[in-house]
Amino acid sequence: MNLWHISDKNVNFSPDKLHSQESVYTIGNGYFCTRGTFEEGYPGANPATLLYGVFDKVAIAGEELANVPDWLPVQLFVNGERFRLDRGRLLAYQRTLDMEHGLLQRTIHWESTTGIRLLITIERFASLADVHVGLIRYSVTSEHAKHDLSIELLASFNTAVGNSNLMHWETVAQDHQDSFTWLKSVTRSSSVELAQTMSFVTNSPDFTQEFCDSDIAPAIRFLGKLAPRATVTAEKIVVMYTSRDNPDPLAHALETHEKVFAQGYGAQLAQHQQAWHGFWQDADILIEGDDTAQRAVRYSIYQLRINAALHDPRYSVAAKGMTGFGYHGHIFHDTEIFMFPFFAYTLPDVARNLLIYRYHTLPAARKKAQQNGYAGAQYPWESTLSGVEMTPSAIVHPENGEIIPVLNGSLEIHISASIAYATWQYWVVTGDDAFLRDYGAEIILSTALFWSSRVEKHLENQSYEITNVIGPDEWHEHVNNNAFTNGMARWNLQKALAVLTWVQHEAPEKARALEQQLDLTAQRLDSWQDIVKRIEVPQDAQNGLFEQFDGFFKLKTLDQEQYAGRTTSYQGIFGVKDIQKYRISKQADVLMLLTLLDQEFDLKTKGVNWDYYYPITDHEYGSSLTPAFHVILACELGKISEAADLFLKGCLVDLKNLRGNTPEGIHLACCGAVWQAVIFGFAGLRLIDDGYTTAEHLPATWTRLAFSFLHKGHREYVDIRR
Ligand code: IFM
Repeated sequence: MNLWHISDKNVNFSPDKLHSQESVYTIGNGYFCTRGTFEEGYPGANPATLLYGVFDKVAIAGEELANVPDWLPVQLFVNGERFRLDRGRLLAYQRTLDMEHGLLQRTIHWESTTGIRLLITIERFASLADVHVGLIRYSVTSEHAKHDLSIELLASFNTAVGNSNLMHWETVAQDHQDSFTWLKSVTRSSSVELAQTMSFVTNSPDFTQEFCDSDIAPAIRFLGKLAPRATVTAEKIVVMYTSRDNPDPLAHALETHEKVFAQGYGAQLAQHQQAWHGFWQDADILIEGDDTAQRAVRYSIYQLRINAALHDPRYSVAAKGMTGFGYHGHIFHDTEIFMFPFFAYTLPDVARNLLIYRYHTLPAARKKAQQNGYAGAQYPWESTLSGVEMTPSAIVHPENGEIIPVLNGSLEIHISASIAYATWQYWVVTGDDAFLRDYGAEIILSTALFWSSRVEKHLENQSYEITNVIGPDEWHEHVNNNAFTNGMARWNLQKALAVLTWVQHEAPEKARALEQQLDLTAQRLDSWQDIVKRIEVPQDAQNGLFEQFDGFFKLKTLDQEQYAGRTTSYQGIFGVKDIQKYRISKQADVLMLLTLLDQEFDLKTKGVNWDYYYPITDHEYGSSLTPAFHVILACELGKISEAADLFLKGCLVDLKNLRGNTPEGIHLACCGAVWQAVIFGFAGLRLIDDGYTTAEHLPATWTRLAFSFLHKGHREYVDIRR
């Protein structure tokens, strides 16, 4: 089995399987992603191509990535009969995602209802060399020994696609010129213009070409005869530009298309493969002794890569990237806490852009703080282009259908510290002083300012509290002194003081400007020191056990044994209100604090908290982003078999649709957590002043773990063998 391949040989077309595999077989290049639907179509399919940062308005959720007219369709008719997988007879089938080369391929042996046998091979890719280009090569071989077959191949755009039930695009114009047909569309509310151009050629001179103009499905058609045992191959090339790229996207698309067309499919394929080769040379992780892990880790890296633009700081990586409609393309702490390390250590320019995006949305974060009566910058829980809060006020519970109010936009405030945390990490990993001076310092100081105004001072015991929040464990709302939130707020303030000292030393003028802009008076800085010293982070002074929030220890014990074999989360079982009565966590909360602020806690403290919280966390059906993340702490504590078990849960979240929601898109935070589990967990990588250390914690079957990473511009190589 090729360890670069994800493949299936069985076609299971239950809607759930169909849609989860559409997510799994997504191709992309950071500018766009296209779900793994079939060129020939299938009833109930969810075709989607989402473009980085191309949004349109939607009720309740504010705005969402707008599914563009589908560029995939290629319909095949043999003797007038249409090929589709739900028709005729499937004799053999193989679909493969070749992650090494960024290719999606299918080989299909098909028999039509009239008994004609065909071998159909289809390859598609989203060019990594020119991110505006998508390509399909489509071959049909006749297995009919006696007669010529009459073949029709129809390549089109399909505008009749939406985000579930909502159509975002309106056709503005459509025409063809020279070898190209083109379609111009505009989003209904945000007025983004999109130009898509298409060429379609065959290698059979006897086939005749015809352009079919249409506002709904403009197409290029080939008609011809296929001799017994002969093959016809057709190549579809599509170019996409929007008004976010260029003021005249159509002219630009046509110009690009001419160049690409002149070079041809083969040349495009070669450049694309070279680009993937370059990426994998730096980003691959080699695992020997565990094929499932090897493939899943590559899959996670593949997903992280295809969902992040190399050169566009106007948007970030959404919770589901561009792989599905889940969470509407909104950005959460998933990016900064879970995915970010992969980018910082592997593609630092992307990491920088992710932070520049947060820098550009500082004005909206300041406004949010101000509207809530606070100083500084309060980042939104869900963010899109402008950085305005995009969390919907209510949703339908995905598991039990309850309509539930969503309070996270106002209460899940720890995200501001998460963004500061990623900013600091970026600096530690890359040593990019100019970034810290010009952008990062302002993010860290502005979020610190928010915390200093958000805490409440208690005069009687001279302490500070943060009340009425939701911590990372989102099953408990309106809690006071969530250990994670308070611990990270303290960290944010500490680092702000350190960063200011650094800027004062390195760039005094910039420091003066920041002091003035943010009103960083001596008195204010003293108050920050005071908060750092006195903020409540509930912890037993004797044994080091944190209390997740005030009163958590007094909640009811949940007898988990009673729910063995469940197929839904505890929140799904108890409902949003009642789950709050129980001492159970949706996801890493205290344990996330101990992992992120690794160096602040000793092993004993980590062990005590692990023993308490690990058994009361819903690793099966809570959030997908933490099982793999828990691996880091498990490894540090020498709990390798638990680590291996958690790791597998993370690895298979989407490949096996473990939580039933892969149809809505790939869990990108989980992909990031899988990467972190390997690097910080099993390899134990930690940066130290001017170098790094590793601590080997390989799972039982692993015989080798090798990877490289960038630290302050130097490439370092780690090769652990057993
Ligand atoms: O950000 C996460 C959160 O931590 C858990 N619920 C899903 C969100 C989006 O992935």
